[in-house]
Amino acid sequence: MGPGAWKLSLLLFLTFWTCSQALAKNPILSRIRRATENDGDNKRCSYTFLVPEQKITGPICAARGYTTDKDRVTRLDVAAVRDLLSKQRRETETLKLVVDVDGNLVNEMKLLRKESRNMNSRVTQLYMQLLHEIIRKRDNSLELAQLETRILNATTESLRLASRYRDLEAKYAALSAVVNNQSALIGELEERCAQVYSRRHDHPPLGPPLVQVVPENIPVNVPRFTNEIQRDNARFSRERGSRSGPAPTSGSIEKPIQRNFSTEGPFRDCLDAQEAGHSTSGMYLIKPDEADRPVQVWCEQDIDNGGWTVLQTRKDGSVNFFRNWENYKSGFGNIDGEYWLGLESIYSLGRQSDYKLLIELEDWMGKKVYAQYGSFHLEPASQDYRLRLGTYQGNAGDSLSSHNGKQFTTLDRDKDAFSGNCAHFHKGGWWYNACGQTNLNGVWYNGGVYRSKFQDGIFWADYGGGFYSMKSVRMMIRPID
Ligand SMILES: [Ca+2]
Repeated sequence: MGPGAWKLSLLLFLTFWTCSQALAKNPILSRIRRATENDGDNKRCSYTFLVPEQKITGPICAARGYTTDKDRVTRLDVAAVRDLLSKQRRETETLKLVVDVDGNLVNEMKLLRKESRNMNSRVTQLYMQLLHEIIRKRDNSLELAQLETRILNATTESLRLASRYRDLEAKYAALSAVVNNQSALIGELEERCAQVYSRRHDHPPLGPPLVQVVPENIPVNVPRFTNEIQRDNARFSRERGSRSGPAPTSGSIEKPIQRNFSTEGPFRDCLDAQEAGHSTSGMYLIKPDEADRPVQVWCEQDIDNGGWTVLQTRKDGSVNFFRNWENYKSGFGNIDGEYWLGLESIYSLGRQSDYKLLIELEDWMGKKVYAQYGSFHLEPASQDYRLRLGTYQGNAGDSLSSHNGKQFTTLDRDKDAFSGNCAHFHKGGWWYNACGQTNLNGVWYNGGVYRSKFQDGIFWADYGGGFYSMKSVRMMIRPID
């Protein structure tokens, strides 16, 4: 194939490729199109290639039926085509650049989509967190509501209590007023009593000076305070009448119990019984030498070699000791319980021999102490059974020596050194001074420490002071060895 044929083929190809693209712009093709206008609105290109045998320098496009020189392809046309080609190449390059840019955009789009997915995930996560937070806050709200309800209930309760407190305060005020009125009334009555008493007597009924309390001797761990006498004593009071007044009982020893009772005798005293072979503690019949009649006593044969004749016993409050002269003279109580032997019998005993006195004291902790006096006897009834004591020894303290030489005083026979009647204040007969450091015939208080206007318990000042009532006491005598 020669150069002319190459050129023609190239022209054909380019013309065909650009036919539909650049038909309107290209002036050459416009001319070619003119050759096809007869085809009407189909706008199809239809070309006829004439290949001359002579040498030609360029492609020849001849419309069907036209072969004029002016329609022949010239070098200018080739140049134009080349120009067009280069332009197409540039456009191609431009398109490639655009494509590259589009590729970048696609990548960016992919990145954006990925970010979008991440954002969606993050939003979902945040949404879940928010939901959780909402639920938690709702729970908190429930708890808060419950708390508020509880606070409301507590407030209501406190208001109710405050209301009750106010009511109680009002009642307390009313009761206080009543108590104050009663106190005033009592004070008025006391004043009237004092006036009446002062008209009848030269001296006002002032109480005796209180015995000095000895705190260091009060037994520790005192079970409880009390101002009540034991129940048994209350029963006794019901049976025998008020304990505050002298009981009109007979002076004889009451109802001997046939237990530990010796039918032998009578003996001179308990040492005599012991020496007769009776080494058991119990009830015995004795008759002092000058006594008119025998009496029952409790003989203590188990302590300190035995032979002790018990004159007095307190241990349970079962016997009332707030009695008159005749009772104290002849004796009262139960031999195996609480009793008072009787001033006359004690006097008779003391006349027949030289005796020593042992006083045994037991506190409410179960501790026992004693006070012993080297000699003991009473003067006769004409001397009101004046007390005569020897030297003290023991561990209870000497509270009785201040009563030595004193006459016996009862509610109805005042022989003490005090302006009033000590038996009235101390509630029992005793060898009172004014009034003294001890009274073992006072009220049996349960528990030890007691509250009372006067010291009317069974007290021994040197052991426990004036307001400690001993649990049990015994007074007993034995011939001096
Ligand atoms: Ca007096």
